[in-house]
Amino acid sequence: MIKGFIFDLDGVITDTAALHYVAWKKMADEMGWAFDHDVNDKLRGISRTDSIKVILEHNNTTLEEHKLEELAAKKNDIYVASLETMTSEDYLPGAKALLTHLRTEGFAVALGSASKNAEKVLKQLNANPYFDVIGDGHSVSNSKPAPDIFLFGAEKMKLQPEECIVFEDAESGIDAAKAGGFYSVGIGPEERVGHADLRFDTMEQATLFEVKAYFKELF
Ligand code: G16
Ligand code: MG
Repeated sequence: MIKGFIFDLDGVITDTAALHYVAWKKMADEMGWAFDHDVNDKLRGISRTDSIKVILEHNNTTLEEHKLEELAAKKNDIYVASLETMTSEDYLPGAKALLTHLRTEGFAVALGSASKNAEKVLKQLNANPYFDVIGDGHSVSNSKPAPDIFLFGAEKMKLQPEECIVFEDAESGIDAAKAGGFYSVGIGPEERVGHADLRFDTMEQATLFEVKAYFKELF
């Protein structure tokens, strides 16, 4: 029986991918590296340092560890500054309605984000009241596609993985949900999250009514 939901943050609750893009692009331009929206899409759900490694690989280059950390910090400064512009108006369409509905129906709700800035994003959105448990980039050491962040959320909610549905926009996030034995809902195109149990193009389509209709024997 489904008793809880675990939400990814970036790309599910709010569209920070656009802000991450601007910050990475600025850093890449300064370094003379190629960076575009396709590469940015590959960074969904993966950690900051792993993201730099993907950008380096795309440019067929390498960097010493200390330089890598320096660049990650620089990108983060740009990204964090840009979060100041985020307000409670910046939920992805449908996200706030779904979170409200889950509260009304009494489901347990956890955040399962790879971001170390999740607290800041939740604060800007005024979203803390929707979550019983916050799992973020500080909660576990193995990042997605490892299932650890979702297992952390389930454990804190005192639920088994098979009692939870994970919402994710990243390929690595759906991989993580499956690896942990969770049911999954993918938000985005077939080629990115088509391996989820259920997929919607946007959060606006992902109503509790639709989710219950699909997983009906689990409710
Ligand atoms: C998010 C983003 C990723 C980002 C990661 C780490 O994960 O999707 O692009 O690299 O967080 O973010 P930060 O640099 O803020 O620690 P999620 O899991 O919320 O989609
Ligand atoms: Mg995401």
